[in-house]
Parts: sequence; structure tokens; C-alpha cells
Amino acid sequence: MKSISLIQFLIEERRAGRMNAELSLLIEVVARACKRIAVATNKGAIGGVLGEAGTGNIQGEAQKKLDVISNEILLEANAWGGQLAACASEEMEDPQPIPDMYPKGHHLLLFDPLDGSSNIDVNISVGTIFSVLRCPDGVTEPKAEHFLQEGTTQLAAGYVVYGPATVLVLTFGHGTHEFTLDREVGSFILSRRDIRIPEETAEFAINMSNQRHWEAPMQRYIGELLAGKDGPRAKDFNMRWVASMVADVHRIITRGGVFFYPLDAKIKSKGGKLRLMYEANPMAFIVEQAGGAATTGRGRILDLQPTGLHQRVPVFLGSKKEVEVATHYHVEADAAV
Ligand code: AFP
Repeated sequence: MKSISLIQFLIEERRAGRMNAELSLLIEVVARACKRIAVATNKGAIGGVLGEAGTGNIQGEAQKKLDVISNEILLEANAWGGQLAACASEEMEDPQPIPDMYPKGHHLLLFDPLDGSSNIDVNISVGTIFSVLRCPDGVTEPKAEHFLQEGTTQLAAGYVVYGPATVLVLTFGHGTHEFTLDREVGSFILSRRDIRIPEETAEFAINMSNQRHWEAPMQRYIGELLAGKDGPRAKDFNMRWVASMVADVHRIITRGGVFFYPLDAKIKSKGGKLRLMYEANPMAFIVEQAGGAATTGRGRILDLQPTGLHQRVPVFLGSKKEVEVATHYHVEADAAV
């Protein structure tokens, strides 16, 4: 098969009228920035990039050096291109405007610059997650409220996994596609087009150590999976948990499965663990475009009206059948109250 680079793929999508020039340039800029983050993460201890940065972020989390480095790489790369009106990041309380000396574009970019950073020092896959929105017409100095758009309005979403291979997975509403970084050439090459997630699966991902804090419907659902073929589901299920959402989702994009970070008594006051704008929404768009499903346990994630830039939500995503069963148990329990 003749190899198709990301740039060629984007040009073909533009010619087919499925995306405009400004958006495809923005995707190229983000992909190029992620190549620089891949170089930084690959250096590990000999690059002096492991360990704590000594600073904290808006989430009250200690920042890793690579959290800060990745954030700066993405901000710097996207400042001068002319495709953006502003950026927002997991690592920054407020949106970052585009410096006045550079032309402004019509897009807003949100990102988790380094997802799974608690895994960096132990050399487990981490990643970057991003989401692209349209900047509301007439808005020249975007504020947080201008980013609070439903996930259904995303123009593009993607993630890069920095693992044994560096892989970019992307959607802009016409299917979900995978590109693998050819380190020799320095280009992302199309490795899978129009990915489909199997509707059925026998593999689930959840942090089991939180079990005692889960709501009753989640206890029931996971209890039935663990009961296996002798239980009500009459099928054995296997479990995986990397604790890097990008890696857990990439496994599901690759071979199916279901991922949960449900609401539990420990995080109830926060509304969940994972962030809506730069974790749940982009992953939901990617998964749905690959034939999967993504809910909060009570409703479709992409239909949520955001209320805050760093808002947290419960996340159920992956193979459609299992997301539907788990969601049904929650909706049914709520109806019975
Ligand atoms: P960090 O970026 O702080 O490591 O958090 C990773 C994450 O947001 C997501 O990638 C994982 O799915 C989830 O948190 C892991 O949570 P637990 O540490 O509770 O397993």
C-alpha cells in the first residue's frame, strides 16, 4: 500500500470539501507540536525531563516537568500560525489569548498537554488530547465562556499516544483515522482509515480500587462482569487499567472494550474525575465517529452543555453494547427512586 502522510490526507479531505484550509493547517501545527513532545518524552531520565516541576495547576495537582514542557510546546507552536483566536489547557486556569503581534484565526483549541502524567516516571504510555471549536463570530478576545460549547459542535478532536510507537488518532466528523509517526522521515503516516469499534466486547477498564465508593448501579454492573459465564451475563470478561486515559482509549479504538471513570462518593462533590472540555468531549467525538458510544452514565456526553472550562464529568465509553447496558442500569435505578 502506498503510504499516505497526514498532510496528504488533510489535503485530500480539503479537496473533498470535508474541511477548510485553516482547520487542516491547525491540525498540522498540533501534530508537529506533538512530534516535539514525543522527542521530549522519549528522552526520559537522560533528558532531565522526569519528576516534579515544583509547581501546581488549577486542578490542585502537582505538575510534572513534562506537563509544563508539553504545555509550553503547544502554546508556542500555536501562537503565530494564524488559525487560532485562543487556547485553553488543563495546565492553565484561564484561556491563553493569541499575542497581538500575531494574526488571529477563527478557531479555539483546548488540550490536555500530557495525559497520564502520573505514569511518566515509570515509563508507561502517556499522551496529548485536543479538541477544536469555532470561535463565536465577532469575538476577538475569547474568554472562558466562549469555549463552553456542547461537544457536538467540535470541528475536530484527536489524541497522540507516546508509547512504543507514537500514534495520532483524529476525527473531524468524517470517521476516525489513525496515523503512526515514522521517526526516520519525521511524518505521521496513515495506518488505519475509518476505524470501527466492535459493538460487543469482553474487556473492561475501571480503577477497581474505587469499588467501595461506587454507586449501586455501578456495583451491580461490574459485579455481573466479574461473575463471568456463571453469572447473569453468561460470559467471562477480562480487565485492564493503565491509568492513562489515552492508552486505555487507544486499546479500545484498536480492539474494542469499555472504559469507565464513574461518579463515586470520593469525587461526587467535584462531579467526576475526568475533565469534560479536553478529555471527555474529544474522546467521545473520536469514539462515536468509530461506531462506539460515550455517556456520563445518565446521558450522551456530547449533548452536555458545559458550565466550566475545567468541569469534571463521569465517563462511560467504548463498545456500544456495554456502554448501553451500564447506562441503562443507572437510568433505571434513577427512575426507581
Ligand atoms: P494524570 O494526568 O494526573 O495522571 O491523570 C490521568 C487521568 O486523568 C486519566 O488519564 C486516567 O484515566 C485517570 O486520571 C487515572 O485515574 P486514577 O489515578 O484514579 O486511576
